[in-house]
Amino acid sequence: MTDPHAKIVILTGAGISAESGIETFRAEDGLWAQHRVEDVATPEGFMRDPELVVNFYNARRAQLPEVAPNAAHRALAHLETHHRGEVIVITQNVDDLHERGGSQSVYHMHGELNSALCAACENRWPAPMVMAPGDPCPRCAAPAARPDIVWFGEMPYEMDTLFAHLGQADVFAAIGTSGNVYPAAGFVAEARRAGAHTIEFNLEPSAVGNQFQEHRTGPASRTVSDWVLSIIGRQ
Ligand code: BV8
Repeated sequence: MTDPHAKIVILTGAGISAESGIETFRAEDGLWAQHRVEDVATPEGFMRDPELVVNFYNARRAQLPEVAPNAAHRALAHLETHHRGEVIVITQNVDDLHERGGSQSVYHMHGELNSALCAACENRWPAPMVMAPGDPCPRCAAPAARPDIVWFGEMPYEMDTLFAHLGQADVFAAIGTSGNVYPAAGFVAEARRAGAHTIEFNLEPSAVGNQFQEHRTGPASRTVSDWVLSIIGRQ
């Protein structure tokens, strides 16, 4: 039974977007099946072959207009609107489906496909559908535009703010993440230290599944919708 004023902190991964048609990373036919992580999701890979990396993200950005939020994204937006306590979504995903599903308070800790970053002056602007290596920064004009994505070995965004939210969580829910990537995979431990009740939504236990007190197994479009209904339905 969730307290009507409970602060709910949610971490999402690729699994919440799977039913919208966006490939996850670690499924057999997933994103990493076609590319080695080191080649497309590291600063070294970008330095080595900027064309390959920029086109890897161009292809994923081009897919966004073809996909839509699913019932899980919409359920989280519904929770944020109707739950009297604070609801925070921290996503590892770089797609825009949480926002298009109606969520307002979303932290993209690994960046966003729809954002571009200047490697020289750290300016950010809406990414064009197709980026090319050496695109000029609209502010400093340096030919230093890159996808605004946090690669392996780079610091995820807004970590202090995220840890502050985790420290205040009454409920922590991880949805559709394999628990392979840190620091996100360590959030459940942080939330438990704060005394939060922890729930994992997945098709199977994740690499940190044993750290969760509760598991709701099945496709997120069903399990998350049922969970939200169980909270809102009583308020
Ligand atoms: C950092 C952007 C430090 C790119 C991504 C050894 C131990 C601990 C850590 C490390 C280590 N060695 C290296 C590290 C650090 C490293 C790391 O964790 N490596 C791992 C691989 C060991 N981490 C980092 O480098 C991070 N930075 O540590 O910085 C630092 C300190 C000081 C100064 C500077 C730096 C940065 C990590 C961010 C990397 N970028 N994304 C892109 O998107 O292209 S990570 C990438 O994988 C994704 O963004 C995603 O975030 C992440 C994890 O993937 P998931 O979302 O979990 O997806 P996955 O496919 O794995 O799983 C899907 C799940 O959904 C499955 O469980 C499946 O069962 C489930 N599912 C599927 N369908 C459904 C479903 N569930 C419900 N319903 C369904 N329908």
